[in-house]
Amino acid sequence: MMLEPARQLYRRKLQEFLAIARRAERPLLTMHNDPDPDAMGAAVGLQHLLRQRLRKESAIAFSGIIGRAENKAMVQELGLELLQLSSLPLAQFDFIVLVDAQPGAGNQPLPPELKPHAVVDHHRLRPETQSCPFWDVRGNVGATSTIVASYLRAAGVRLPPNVATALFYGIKADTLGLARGAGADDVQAYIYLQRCLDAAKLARIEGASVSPEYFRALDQALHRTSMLDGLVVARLGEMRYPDMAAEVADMLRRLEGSKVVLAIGHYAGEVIISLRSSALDLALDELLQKAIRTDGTAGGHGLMAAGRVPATLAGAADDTEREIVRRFAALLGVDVHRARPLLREE
Ligand SMILES: [Mn+2]
Repeated sequence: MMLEPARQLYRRKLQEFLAIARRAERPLLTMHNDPDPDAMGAAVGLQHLLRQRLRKESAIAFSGIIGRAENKAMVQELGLELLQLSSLPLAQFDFIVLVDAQPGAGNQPLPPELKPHAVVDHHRLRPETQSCPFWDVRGNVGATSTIVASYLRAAGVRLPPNVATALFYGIKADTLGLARGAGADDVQAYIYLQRCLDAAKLARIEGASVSPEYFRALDQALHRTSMLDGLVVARLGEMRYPDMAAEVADMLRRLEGSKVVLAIGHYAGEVIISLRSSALDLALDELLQKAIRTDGTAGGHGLMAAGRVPATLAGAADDTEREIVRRFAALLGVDVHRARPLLREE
């Protein structure tokens, strides 16, 4: 019987991954800084794969913080054991896997001289990745969790509800419920995982409660949002956690007439930029790289991108935010000085 090409590819990559991982004694799974549900889902899925197929226990470690209420709830509800990378002696691990990020990217947590042994990701393929012993980078897939779920499916391992829920929520969050950048593989994985997940836990994760400060921060963000010619800019100022920018950008995507959303704020000495678009003809990651130049780091893909620069780049953090907004707007040919505020002050 002929296998469909996508399945065959997953099967081949799975065998390749297992062949390399088989030699490992101490595997470490890591993901991009300030990990999101897709990164955590992919790491948990690979941890399960290593345990079930190779009887190997692995650690999962990250840098940064888990700030968003849903992401904290995911860790708690699913009992994820995540370690701080800085607390680990990296030299003791002989097999390092990087998921949902790639070596050379600004948001990856490993020291530059340390190349991971394996990379699984769905962002634009970076040249550094191609010299890793194993890599599976698929820009046409909506979530890294989709790739990992497809390995698990090809491996025929049983999925406990917590692992299935982590992978499912990873895909759901990254693709906005299959509505953004999702393809046939994402749909297949979604259906496959749906049968095994814990619906009550998923509901508690997605409905995680937030503090009054969250709404205050949101109020401030909306009062500092302006729009012109389809470009929506939200200036968040000091943020309570770094992925607040992504959260606000996701929310503003739905604003009528918006083509590109830029949410920008600062956290721990860095200005953090998050971009969203529904226009398929814009390569947001490339645009952001042009705006950031060599002053910081950027990554992502066509419909979503993120970057960071030192907060002191143009003086105070506020000046740096303004400078990045100015550069980005100039690339789109938008004169930000003519932008109108979203809300009127009373
Ligand atoms: Mn992802």
